[in-house]
Amino acid sequence: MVNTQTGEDFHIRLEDAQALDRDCTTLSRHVLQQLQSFSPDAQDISALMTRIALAGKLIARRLTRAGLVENALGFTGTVNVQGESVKKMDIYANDVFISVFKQSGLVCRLASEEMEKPYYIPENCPIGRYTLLYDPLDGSSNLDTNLNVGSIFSIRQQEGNDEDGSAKDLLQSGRKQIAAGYILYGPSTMLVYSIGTGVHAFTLDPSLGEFILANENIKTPAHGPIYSVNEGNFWQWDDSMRDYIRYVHRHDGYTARYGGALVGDFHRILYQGGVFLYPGTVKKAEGKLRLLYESAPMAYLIEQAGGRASTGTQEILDVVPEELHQRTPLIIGSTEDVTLVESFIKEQARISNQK
Ligand code: P6P
Repeated sequence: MVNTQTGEDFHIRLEDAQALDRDCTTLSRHVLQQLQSFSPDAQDISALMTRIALAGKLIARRLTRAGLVENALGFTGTVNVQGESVKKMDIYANDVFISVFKQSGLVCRLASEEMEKPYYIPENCPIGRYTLLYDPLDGSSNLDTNLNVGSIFSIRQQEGNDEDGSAKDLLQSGRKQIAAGYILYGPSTMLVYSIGTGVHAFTLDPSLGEFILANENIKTPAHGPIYSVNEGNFWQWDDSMRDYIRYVHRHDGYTARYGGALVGDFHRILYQGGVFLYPGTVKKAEGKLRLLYESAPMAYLIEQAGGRASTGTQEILDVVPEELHQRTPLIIGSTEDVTLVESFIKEQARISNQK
């Protein structure tokens, strides 16, 4: 475009051009860039992520108005397979993912924290070869006080034909995941994902209705000041966990942050470093968090970001579940901090072996 007065070519300012390019880096474009391919597989992964983004937008829209919409908040009066009271928003979020994927032709099953058995795509719908495992609304106890909640997802390829509907092929280690991430419903809605080529964060621009690239190739510091744990369980833990907490209480440079929702607590550590712990207790040695759609997707992300995720004695991504809703203890975050927690567990085991 030539300026008629000066005869010079007109270009928008560099920073405007950069901002325009960033605004055009949508999630689907970014996934294809990451895969450096337009193959059918790449298109499938991009389409899967686009559907997840749509689910996130629908849930975010409902959440922003939940306090105003009749009957959106509160309990359903039912208890889920986890033995937890179910909130109306849990069911809404669960159904959003089903609705978004039912006609997509991308998945054959959806396995959710809220459903005892996987949901099989009906015969009259196009069937895909992926399985979505998800926690539709993680931390929903935060809803009544307008605090952050999230959706966690993990994508696996179906193996075999699952003719008996037992979904046994899902009972494999987290290394079988081909994509994982979460949507954080906070002051802004963010979608964080990885398909094995680093961890990338997108912020929802409501005016565009698009998730726009915010941070690419996020790396978790090797050590961070944050420890994130529910210290209300202190007297239910093994001595090793208590010894770790006593250690951080007695040493400078640590600060406690705990929001009661895994997605928000993890997101903070992903960026700032530190460690999130949900160890086993005397009552629940396996802990509270579910492996297939909470710990394993987060472990996939943290390893992609240069961190670690452990049960305390085993890498989370190496755990092979025996049932769909299996729980595991979770210690996740900066490599040095996860290793420090494990050192207390090893010391406790050494002392016990000497007795
Ligand atoms: P507690 C939410 O219910 C959740 O599953 C995670 O999001 C969260 O980290 C944890 O449980 C909180 O559990 O026992 O500290 O309330």
